[in-house]
Amino acid sequence: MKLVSVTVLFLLAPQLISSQLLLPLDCSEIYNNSLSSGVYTIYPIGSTSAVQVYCDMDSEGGRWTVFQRRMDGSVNFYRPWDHYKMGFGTAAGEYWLGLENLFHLTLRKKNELLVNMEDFSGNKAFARYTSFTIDPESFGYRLHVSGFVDGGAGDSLSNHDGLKFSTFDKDQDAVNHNCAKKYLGAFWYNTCHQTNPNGVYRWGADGTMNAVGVEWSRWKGHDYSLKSISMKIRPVE
Ligand SMILES: [Ca+2]
Repeated sequence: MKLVSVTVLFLLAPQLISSQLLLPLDCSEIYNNSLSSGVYTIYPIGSTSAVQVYCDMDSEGGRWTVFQRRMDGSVNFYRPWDHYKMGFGTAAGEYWLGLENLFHLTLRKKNELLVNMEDFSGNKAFARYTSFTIDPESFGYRLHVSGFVDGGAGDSLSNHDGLKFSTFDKDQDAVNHNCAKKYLGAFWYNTCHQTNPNGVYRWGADGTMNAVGVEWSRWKGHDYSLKSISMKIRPVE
């Protein structure tokens, strides 16, 4: 009898492994010391929710799931609500993971946030937040971010804490005009922004149109569009 039950367990084991252990929720479940940064598949909303993401396995200890990345201006980020809800772009380049995926990731685990950025002179800086979560769509994907840690970039995000997400076709900001239309992006706009990571990619200093670029104002001001910026989350113990 004992032999039979052991055999049954042995036969079931591969199915148990494939349905649970091999479907990583996020990049932290993929991470081990032999893996490098790159594109991996995660399952934020269960076994039928496969999505490709860029995993940052290097910055500040690695294990980061990147949900926003700008690097070369190849993808148009001026997009409607449905695109920001479901995600767009390519994980090997510029992309937005999607608010629905992001909501589920922050629902399942407590996460911290890292924002890495670089200017066109090769200078780098980051900002880190010890707590990051967003509410469901029925609450406008409201942002909750706190615990700023300075990596040289300054704090341009705490001002956006408690705000709903806005796109040009869904104005949920805190002012009577439309921030997404005025600043050509999509974000947790307040009245309107101190950072505009989904703004217009415009290759450095440019004051032609005020504050429409890919900006982190506490580092480079409102008239400097960054070379790269990426926003990423990782579970905290
Ligand atoms: Ca408004």
